[in-house]
Amino acid sequence: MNKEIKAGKGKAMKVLFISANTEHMNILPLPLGLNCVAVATRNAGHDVRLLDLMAEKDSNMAITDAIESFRPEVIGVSVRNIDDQSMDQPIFLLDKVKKIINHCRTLSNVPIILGGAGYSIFPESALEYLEADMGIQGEGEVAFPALLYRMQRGIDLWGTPGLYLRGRGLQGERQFAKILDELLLPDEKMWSISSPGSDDFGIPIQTRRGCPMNCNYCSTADIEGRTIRKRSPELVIENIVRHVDAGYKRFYFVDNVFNMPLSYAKDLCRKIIDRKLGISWRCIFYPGIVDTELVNLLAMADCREISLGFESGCEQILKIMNKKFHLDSIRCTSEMLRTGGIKQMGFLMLGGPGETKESAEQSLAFADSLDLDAMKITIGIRIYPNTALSKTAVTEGLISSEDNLLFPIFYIVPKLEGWLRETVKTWMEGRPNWTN
Ligand code: B12
Ligand code: SF4
Repeated sequence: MNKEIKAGKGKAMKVLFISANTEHMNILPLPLGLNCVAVATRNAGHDVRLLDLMAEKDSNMAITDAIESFRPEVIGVSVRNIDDQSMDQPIFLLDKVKKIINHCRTLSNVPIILGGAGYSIFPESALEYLEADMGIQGEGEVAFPALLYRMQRGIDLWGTPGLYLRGRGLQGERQFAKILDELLLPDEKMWSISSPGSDDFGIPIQTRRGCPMNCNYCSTADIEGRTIRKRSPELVIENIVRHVDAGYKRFYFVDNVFNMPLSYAKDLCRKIIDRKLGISWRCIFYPGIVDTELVNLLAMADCREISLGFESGCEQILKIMNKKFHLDSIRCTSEMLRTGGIKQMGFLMLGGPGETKESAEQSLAFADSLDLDAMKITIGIRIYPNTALSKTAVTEGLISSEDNLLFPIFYIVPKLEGWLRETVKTWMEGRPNWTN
């Protein structure tokens, strides 16, 4: 460690947390993960400040103010997005983060520590690119205070779980919190964007972490692991109630799959109904894991919209994607949700391994037949490290096994791109609720 650490043995440290995301794409996501890490760090006895750059007109000025007034001894930067996952005109978002880090460097020489969903997919390459000092892959509530503990006391950082040092790699095996209820809830007073009535954002609520489904293109395992870990429904409700008391009414369940396990999803809905919270919310579904009881509960709990990521309307492609549902289960899920009066946004990802003109046409016709409230169509699939898709791309010579994939590369079946663009454009013409 060659960075200046001012705290002496056991002394509380001043930690400035910066949420680097300023993207307005789709939604204004509040920095839930960073809030959780800040709360855990405060609970460990440190003095914390959270700066959400989404709420600032001038990022540099806000950072200057924060560093000059607070004089942090450590800076933690949350990196949510790497790119927009769009093959057409990909937007690489780390340059902005790099500028933020460079600006911090001009004002302070304290250690800069990275974390966040985007960072966790690229723990080594993003650290190199951003030239920060270190980073923590995955959840930060336990690992970040543990790191501060070692820094405070001058203990060697080797062995710190999930910690990467620039140029020196992983320092200790990553650990996942087994009991999520042991982690503190986010602090609603830490949000810096506060317009409770606004449609632009829903307060993010996380009820569980991890996804076992292992879709061939997905990066979630690197962020949250493959084992589902759940908070108790009582604590989830407490989290929501605190926000309701602060005036918030719209929520967004950020869990990868809200309807898994089914019994847990039902339990959550029942508790929302019982408490008469007067909230509305959205969530993300995995097709096929649904029954009439869940749909009735969702409707009674005022779930307004569900993202239904079926991604293809062709059985062979679903199999290649390692989806564990079939076309009839997608249709059945969609019909049940419509009967329950819940809006649905569908998702298609075209051009992946095995795609042909016929399978793509089949997918578009299938999506059309579902008559969804909205449809988002993506052409080409962003290749993430450690996925089956990345192995296919190596085998087919699209990327090399050495490629770190930080700069977005997309899988697209050779020669299909132009045709796909034209075909999707034609399909979209009479369908104003379809986007790409
Ligand atoms: C829910 C979600 C959405 C929702 C957001 C709803 C909302 N109100 O927030 C919607 C659907 C709107 C959305 C949109 C987009 N999303 Co999104 N989203 C997610 C998802 C599934 C969960 C994010 C979340 O809230 N997690 C819960 C919190 C608690 O976890 P966390 O932020 O990771 O924080 C933990 C750790 O990372 C760590 N940590 C966080 N910060 C810090 C800081 C430090 C210093 C440390 C030590 C640790 C640390 O500790 C935290 C607590 O344990 C993730 C995938 C995933 N599983 O993470 C993708 C994900 C973040 N999204 C992604 C993308 C690309 C997007 C879009 C750009 C897509 C698009 N083209 O529209 C937009 C961008 C929106 C924007 N304006 O920024 C990518 C980002 C990677 C990349 N390629 O850039 C992800 C990772 C999905 C993926 N492909 O793997 N998204
Ligand atoms: S269900 Fe969603 S989060 Fe889980 S592996 Fe598939 S794409 Fe990833």
